[in-house]
Amino acid sequence: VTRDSLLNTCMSAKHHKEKPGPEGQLYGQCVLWKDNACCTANTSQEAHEDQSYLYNFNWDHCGAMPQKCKRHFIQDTCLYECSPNLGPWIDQADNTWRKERIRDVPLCQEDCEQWWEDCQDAVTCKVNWHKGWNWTSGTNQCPQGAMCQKFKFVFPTAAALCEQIWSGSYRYTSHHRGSGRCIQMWFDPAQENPNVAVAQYYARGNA
Ligand code: FOL
Repeated sequence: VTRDSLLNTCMSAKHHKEKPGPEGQLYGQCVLWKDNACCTANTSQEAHEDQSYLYNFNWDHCGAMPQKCKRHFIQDTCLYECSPNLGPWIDQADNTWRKERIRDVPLCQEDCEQWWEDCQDAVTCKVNWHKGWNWTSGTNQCPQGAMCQKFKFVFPTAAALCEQIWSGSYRYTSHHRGSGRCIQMWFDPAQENPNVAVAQYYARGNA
């Protein structure tokens, strides 16, 4: 049986709408979700800003993040904030800033691999970007003793990046884009959202 409560739903988190619905004008890379979204137009715009008001998060904490890498973080923000198809992976969160989180969302292999590849020239000081920053300046700075290093030293594999950066939001899979078995961070705006069918598949209780 399909558990319908897992479908077409928004997590209870910092900026998510209570329920998904159409948004006439989503911004930039978030436009993919305009027919049915958990984000507002304003959130979609902020998703493209450095140090946006969403989390005051600074991508450039170890120097400027290359644009080809940053676009993956923008896309991750769009998926996280806008997707109404993450219901099967919503879990309770232990954060002050949100009630619910996503855990083990099966990301398509190509989306994870491309993210990792495009970020090989980027630099960071932390594996888990959710916790342990120095926020005294109002934005995240590297904590005492955390060294800035190229992504490949911090995340030795694509799986390490996708699974560890947001404390287990994603699971690395060997499922391919278009298989209906994995969530796509990117899809063709001319096509229907392929993640609808993926959520349906997993809501039926398929591992
Ligand atoms: N993308 C995905 N895929 N999953 C996510 O969970 C996710 N979360 C964010 C952005 N994109 C995401 C939100 N990012 C803090 C740091 C990062 C952040 C939100 C908040 C922060 O305030 N960290 C504090 C600890 C706060 C707490 O847990 O109570 C810190 O110690 O640095």
